[in-house]
Amino acid sequence: MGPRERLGVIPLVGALILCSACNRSPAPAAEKARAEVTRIKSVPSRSVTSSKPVAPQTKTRRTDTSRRTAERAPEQPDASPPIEVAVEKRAVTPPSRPVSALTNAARAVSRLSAGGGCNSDARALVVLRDADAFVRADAHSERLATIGAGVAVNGDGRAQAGMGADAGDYDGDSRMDLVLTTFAHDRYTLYHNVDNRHFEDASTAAGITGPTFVPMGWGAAFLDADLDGKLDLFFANGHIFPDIDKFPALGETYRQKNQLLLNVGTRFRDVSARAGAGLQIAAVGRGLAVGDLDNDGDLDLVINNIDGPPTLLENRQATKHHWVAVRAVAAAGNRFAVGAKVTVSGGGTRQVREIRSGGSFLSQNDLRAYFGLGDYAGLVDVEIRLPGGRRWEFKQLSIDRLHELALADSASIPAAGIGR
Ligand SMILES: [Ca+2]
Ligand SMILES: [Ca+2]
Ligand SMILES: [Ca+2]
Ligand SMILES: [Ca+2]
Repeated sequence: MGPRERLGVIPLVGALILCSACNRSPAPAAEKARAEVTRIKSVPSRSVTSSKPVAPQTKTRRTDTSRRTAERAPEQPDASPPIEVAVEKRAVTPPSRPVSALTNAARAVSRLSAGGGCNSDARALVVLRDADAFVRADAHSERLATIGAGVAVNGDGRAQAGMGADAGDYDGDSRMDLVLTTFAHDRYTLYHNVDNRHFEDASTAAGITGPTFVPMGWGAAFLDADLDGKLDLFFANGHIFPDIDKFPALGETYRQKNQLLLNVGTRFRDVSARAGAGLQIAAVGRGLAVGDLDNDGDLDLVINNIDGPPTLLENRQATKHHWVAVRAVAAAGNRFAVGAKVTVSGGGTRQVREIRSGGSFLSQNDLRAYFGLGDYAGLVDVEIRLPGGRRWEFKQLSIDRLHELALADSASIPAAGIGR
């Protein structure tokens, strides 16, 4: 019996399996996983090619049970076939007094820099473009999120706690959307990027309100877990109060399971219960790092837990989907191309990733950009654009491998005018 059958993995999803230190994992499984990782680590030299260019926000806990019921009711567990629901397009009315997003972002970045990075005043920072930032702040700092962009509060007009944030283009329009994890009994929020200046709360339309209402979320990540070309969502969960277990009527627990929500079009589906034994572990999650730890083309995860060892989840892909990965390398200066926007085109589709330093709480994601290609088995074109506008093009690259792409000054294509 193979691992897929043993773990009851659904074919659609790469199983997320606990493979290292965890007090709830059978030791043989952990040893086997470590052995696999070790074995696969010897492989990358054959599959890598080098190409030349052608603490949460404290807020008043809601005790209105009728409100809880009302918010939870529309999003019961969904076992039905994929439902195509268009993302709600609400008009965003600019404030009468324009708020400078860049000014607020610059101040946020300045505060982070002065404090040595993420600290108690700012829990998460996601770089969107050259100078833009999405910062979730706790109650001890002034509001840093931008009201004019529509991300200061959720679609109900309520400020939320925010411990985790990530940016990714979940709907394939090349504009970076945002996701935010929040306190218990408050849904996580998905902000759909309308026009690169304004965002709308698409949480309910996209199906994440129900699955995320009860948990308390920290780590947040957009990743293509099943390599189908659509970004999925992963959340690392865990409560902040150890004594919460003494109050079962609240329905909240200190140790909580993490969650995987698959992108099935314009909507996400919580597949956590069917995505392998690794998703059945209850712990007190905080940090979340995403990366291809065994260099086999799919993204694995590491969760940093409080009151327990970290959890390492190996993605065991059962989809046979194709993929391509890019490591951008500059000769000097910004050697890891942090801030670069990487675009992969092939088979009539176009996908965008950004290379960022930092990520979820005290965590650093893989600096390589990974793209799932689904059933497409042809060649792909890659464009890398650095902050400031310089860009590089690499044509007709092969798939199912990692490409190390050198960003030589002599081969760069100058920016055309201001902007990107
Ligand atoms: Ca988008
Ligand atoms: Ca996917
Ligand atoms: Ca992997
Ligand atoms: Ca794998």
